[in-house]
Amino acid sequence: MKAFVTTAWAAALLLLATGGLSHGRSAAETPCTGQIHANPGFELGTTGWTASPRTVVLGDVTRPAHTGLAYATFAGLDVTRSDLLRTTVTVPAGCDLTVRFWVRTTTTETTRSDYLNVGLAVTGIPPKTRFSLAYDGGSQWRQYSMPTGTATTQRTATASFLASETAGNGVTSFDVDDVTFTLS
Ligand SMILES: [Ca+2]
Repeated sequence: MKAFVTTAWAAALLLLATGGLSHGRSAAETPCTGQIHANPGFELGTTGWTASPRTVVLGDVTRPAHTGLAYATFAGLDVTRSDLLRTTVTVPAGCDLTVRFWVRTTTTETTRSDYLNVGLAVTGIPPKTRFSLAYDGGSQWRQYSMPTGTATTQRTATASFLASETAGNGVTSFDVDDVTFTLS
């Protein structure tokens, strides 16, 4: 028993010395670091995502992916329809999650008609559209960022991309790539 007590004290002293208790987590729990989605850039197709058919495509010379070969694409067909792409990750207790993604917009529209709503639903927070992108999003890849803030309990976070397209009055397509889920 004496040996156990000694070991426990040594561990406690080590935690104090290294600041291991400074964020209220023990050293045994998941650290709040790194990108946690298995397929952020769609190089594995729709693995890890729920996707409408033909959402994930391969780039070519005229319309390459942001990185790698594959990306997700929405609208651009000039028909009245909608597409949904979403995924859910687990956010450990005490961690902040930041979802970042890149969007490229190709358009012949001059007013807002087709759109891409990007939402984030986090346990304990009402689901919310964080971005509502349209024809004026820019023809070069642009990065967007959605933080969740921290909580004392484990949470789930669902990121969703909902595109809505209306026939007539021009065409807009939205390309999405490198949707990263980073803990901090
Ligand atoms: Ca990619």
